Amino acid sequence: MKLYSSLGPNPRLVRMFLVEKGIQVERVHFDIISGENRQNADYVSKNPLGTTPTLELDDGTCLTESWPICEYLEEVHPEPNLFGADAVERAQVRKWARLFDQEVVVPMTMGFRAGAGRPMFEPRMSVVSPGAGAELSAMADEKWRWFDQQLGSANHFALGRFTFADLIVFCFANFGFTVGWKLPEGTDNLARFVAAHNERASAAVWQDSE
Ligand SMILES: N[C@@H](CCC(=O)N[C@@H](CS)C(=O)NCC(=O)O)C(=O)O
Repeated sequence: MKLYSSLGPNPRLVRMFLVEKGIQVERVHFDIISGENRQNADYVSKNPLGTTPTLELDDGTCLTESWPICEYLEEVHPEPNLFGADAVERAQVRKWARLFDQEVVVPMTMGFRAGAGRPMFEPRMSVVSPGAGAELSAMADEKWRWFDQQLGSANHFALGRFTFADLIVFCFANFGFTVGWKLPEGTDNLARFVAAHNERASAAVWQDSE
């Protein structure tokens, strides 16, 4: 297997997942700041959106989208399970991941692209106005606070143990830190959660200088 990767929360989510599973893959790095990922015709034939990550299987099949890539890895390497041990557990993990993906990742990402990320993203895709971006960022912050309340004194969103739900929240908080974002006021539980999971061996992927 070969992982096409770069800076950013999505490839790093997959990389952390691989470490948690103990799976080693070849890695190809793209410089997404310069847009190398979108200029490489061979890569765009593997992932028509030109984004990272893409997981290329040994038979040449290319899987895209970070969450489905992680689900694939879980199916072929079931243990240690990060999505749950049975149907009920998987529904619980996916519930938190789905809520976070929709309620935080989408507005946070769109807000970033319209603000600090505008010079990089405007030439590549439709980006909302700066005003709309600020509103989206504020909506994401409101939901970060809601996640903080739901977390309470725990360090896990589901099953009382580390799962994909924790992984996705952790990666997007860390992504924010790399672009100068801070956890919003009133999210001390999330600050504790991030500090705790930063101790995981898999979190070392955030120390890379790439
Ligand atoms: N929904 C996709 C998002 C992929 C994505 O936006 N990747 C970013 C890196 S985190 C990227 O490729 N950015 C550079 C670009 O869009 O040119 C996923 O889950 O993998």
